[in-house]
Amino acid sequence: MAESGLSLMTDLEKMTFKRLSLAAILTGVLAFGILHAQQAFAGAAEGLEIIGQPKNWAFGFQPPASPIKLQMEEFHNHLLVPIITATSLFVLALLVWVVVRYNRHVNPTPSRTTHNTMLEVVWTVVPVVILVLLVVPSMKLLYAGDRTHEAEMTLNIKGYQWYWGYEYPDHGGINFLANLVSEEDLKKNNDPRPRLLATDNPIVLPVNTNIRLLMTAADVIHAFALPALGVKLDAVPGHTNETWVRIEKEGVYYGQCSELCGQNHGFMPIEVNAVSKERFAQWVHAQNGKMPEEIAAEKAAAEKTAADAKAAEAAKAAEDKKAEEAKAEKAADTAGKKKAGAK
Ligand SMILES: [Cu+2]
Repeated sequence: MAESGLSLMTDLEKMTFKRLSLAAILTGVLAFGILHAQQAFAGAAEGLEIIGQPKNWAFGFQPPASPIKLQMEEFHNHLLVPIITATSLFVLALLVWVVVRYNRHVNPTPSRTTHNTMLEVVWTVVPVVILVLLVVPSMKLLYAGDRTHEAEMTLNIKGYQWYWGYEYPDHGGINFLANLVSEEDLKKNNDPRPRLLATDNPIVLPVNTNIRLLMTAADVIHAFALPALGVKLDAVPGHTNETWVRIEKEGVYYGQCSELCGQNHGFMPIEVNAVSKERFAQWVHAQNGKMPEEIAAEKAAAEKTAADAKAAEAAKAAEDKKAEEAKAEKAADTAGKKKAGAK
């Protein structure tokens, strides 16, 4: 229909039509761009790129953004994948060999061999050697991700049915709860963030900082997992688990609760906004929190005031004592003079 309609147009009309269409498309693109720019993240996440998010038809890991995740990826790509590939190909080759060489037509009278000591030793020892080889790097990685000895700050994480609670003990105790933002609300507010991952209160963390993560739960076992940062640890009621993270790139990172914790297990996502240290300090102040240096300076100032007051008190006490002594001396003096006068 459209084609026959077009064929009825004159060349001039066609050109005008094309130009108009082009203009319409350009306006659309421009409007979309402006709208999109306006829809970009507000607040702490403004201008941040989404890095840690699953993508359609993606293959492999999310791009690593922490030293531990990088090591995990190297361990997987350079050690596990080659071993898995070699083992699979070897077994496949054996199967093909058996099917081709020992089928009923090629090998009508099969051998009656039941044991071969050498072969049995080999197929026991080789897998053991492979596992022993894997133990060393995997233990190294496990301990590297276990804890940091040079933590610059701490984030306390608490899992609830079905949301997360966060606390910044080194920053004046900033604390908040983070709930899922529903798909309807995202649509209603033209929020570009992904469904089932966006939260109402994202965690804000500084980049290039060793952050200690302490986690527990209020009700059942949850698990705090951020794929691009190489963090996945159970949050257990009545118990504190520790791990750490160092985010090397500014951006938004998403994660989810990774322990079946009940009806809304799939609806308690984790959203991290990793920002520069300066922006992090601004955010801390906006939350009525304080940076550790400020807390330390305040403490030092309070200690100095207390010490000054104590010194002033001591000086006054010494002065009072002196005055008292002078008074007593004077009294003794007068008494002495009186005595002398009486003589
Ligand atoms: Cu959970």
